Amino acid sequence: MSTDVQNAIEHLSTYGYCILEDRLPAALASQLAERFLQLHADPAYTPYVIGDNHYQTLFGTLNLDERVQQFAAHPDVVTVARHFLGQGCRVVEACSKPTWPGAPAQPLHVDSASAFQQVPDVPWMINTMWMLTDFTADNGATGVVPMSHRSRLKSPPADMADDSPLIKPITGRSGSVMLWHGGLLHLARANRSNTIRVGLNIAYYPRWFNNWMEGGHQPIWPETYERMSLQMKALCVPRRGHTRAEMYENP
Ligand SMILES: O=C(O)CCC(=O)C(=O)O
Repeated sequence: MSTDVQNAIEHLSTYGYCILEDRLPAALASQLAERFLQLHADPAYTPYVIGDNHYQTLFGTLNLDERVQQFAAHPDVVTVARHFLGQGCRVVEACSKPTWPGAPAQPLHVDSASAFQQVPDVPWMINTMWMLTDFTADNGATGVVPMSHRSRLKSPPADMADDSPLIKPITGRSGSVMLWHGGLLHLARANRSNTIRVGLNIAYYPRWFNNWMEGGHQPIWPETYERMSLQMKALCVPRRGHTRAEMYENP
C-alpha cells in the first residue's frame, strides 16, 4: 500500500474523512459532469432523479455511463473501502449530485443509519464524493464535521445548524475524491457562486448490510454487469436485476 493511501486511512480513522487528490484526469471528470447534466435534464431519466431545481441526485449511473466504473473501481479508493469494510465490500450506488447556483445548504445528516436502534461501533458504510468540477468554498463543496463519526449520533444535535462553524468545507480540484465514514455529520453546502458544482457520489457497504433501506438505490442491470471488468464485478455481487424488487434484500 502506498504511503499516501496509508495516510488517508489513518486520517479517515481519526477525523472521519480523507481526501485523495488528483486521482483521475480533470478532463475525464469534466466530460462526465457534462454528460450527467444532460441526463438530469432528460425526461427519460426523471424516474431516477430526486431533488429540486437547486440540488438533485440521479441514481443508477453505473448503468448509464461506462466511465463511472473507472471511478468506482479506482484502486486507491477500493483499498480504503476494503480496509474499513472488509474484502467482500460492495459498491451499492453511484449517483450524480449537481448543486446549482443559489442552492441553500442541504440538511446536516449521517448516512444509512436510520435502520439501526443504536449505530454499530464498526463502519457500516464508506461514502465517497468524486469532484467532477472543482469543489470550492463558494460553489457548494461538501461540508463535514470532523470527528463526529465517533459520536455515534444518528442525527445532528438540535443546536447544530446547517451553517455551524464546526462544518468544514472540503475543497479540491476536479479528479480528486473525498471519502468519509457513514457516521460523519456532513451536508452539501450552499452554492453561492455562479457555477454548477457536480459530484459523483459512490457508496461502499460491507456485505452484511441490508441495502433495502435506501429506497432510491438501483440494481446493476445484467447487461451492465456483462460489460464490467473483473475488478468491478467483484464489487457488485450479487446485485443484478432491472428493478429493485428483483434483487434487494426486502426484509
Ligand atoms: O452533495 C454533497 O456534497 C453531499 C452528499 C451527501 O450528503 C451524501 O451523499 O450523503
